[in-house]
Amino acid sequence: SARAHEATSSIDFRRRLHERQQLVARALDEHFPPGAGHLTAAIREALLADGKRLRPILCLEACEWVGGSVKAALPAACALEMIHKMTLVHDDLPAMDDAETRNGRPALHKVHGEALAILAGDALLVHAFGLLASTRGVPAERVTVAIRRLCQALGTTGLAGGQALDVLSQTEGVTPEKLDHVHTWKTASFFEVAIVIGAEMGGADASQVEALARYGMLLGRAFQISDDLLDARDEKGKVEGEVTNYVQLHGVEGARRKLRELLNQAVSSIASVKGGDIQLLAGITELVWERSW
Ligand code: GRG
Repeated sequence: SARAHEATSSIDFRRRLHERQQLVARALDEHFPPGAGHLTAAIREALLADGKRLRPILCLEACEWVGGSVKAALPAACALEMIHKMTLVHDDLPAMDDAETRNGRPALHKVHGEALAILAGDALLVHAFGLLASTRGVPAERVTVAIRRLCQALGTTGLAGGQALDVLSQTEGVTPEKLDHVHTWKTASFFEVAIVIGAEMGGADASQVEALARYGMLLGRAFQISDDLLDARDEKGKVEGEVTNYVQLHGVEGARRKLRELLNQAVSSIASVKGGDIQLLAGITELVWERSW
């Protein structure tokens, strides 16, 4: 991973990530114009405020890695970010995490009320699928595959199922197996599908889709562990009341060890498959590693 480490510290890598973040932010801005009413204003706050834009970036990178153009994957990338933000808005609601803040700002329901926050999430989800279905310049079968894969990643064996397991674990308790299950469904399935959709839009063959899916799944599991490490650090290791934190079950050292292992496996899974330069995808694994410190 010396090469990957080099990748994250290079100016080119940082600049490219920043450019991609800007590209996605500008595209998102156009989908929900200012001055279009209260609901749209709430959506704009959720969508445009900030965020790393990791899922759309992964989508764009996968598309280019298999030889496609950024343009082919941009609608899909925006759709993924809309859905991601929807999950955060709903996750913060009193019935779920009951969060006061998100990324240092008041949670959306704190500003606009619960009804608007629920509806903003609903509208984001629906707009996302409309946008994905309107993709131009990609064979219709590929767009259909992308939509079907996305539905699988979000439903009962994906984000919704993972969130349900997470919520239920708060009262029923958690085992290491159950926690891995939560991480896989709640977080990793979304990373996986972001990459798979990008690959589909770029015209990937089956072996490329399979390798990238594996990379995405491993990266997503690693990302959730890095998120748990950050939470544990912010709570000074206690993670009060949060039974579904990896650090609580495995300790800081155990979490770091697993994180490193997953990231190495992620890079290995694409290393021997034909595609573009793996520097970028390897660099992204190092960003996940660095954020946990
Ligand atoms: C989509 C049908 C459907 C249901 C959604 C609410 C819900 C069900 C799921 C919530 C799942 C959830 C909150 C997962 C957390 C994932 C996670 C690590 C989020 C943080 O992601 P970052 O750091 O966020 O990429 P930024 O702020 O950078 O965009």
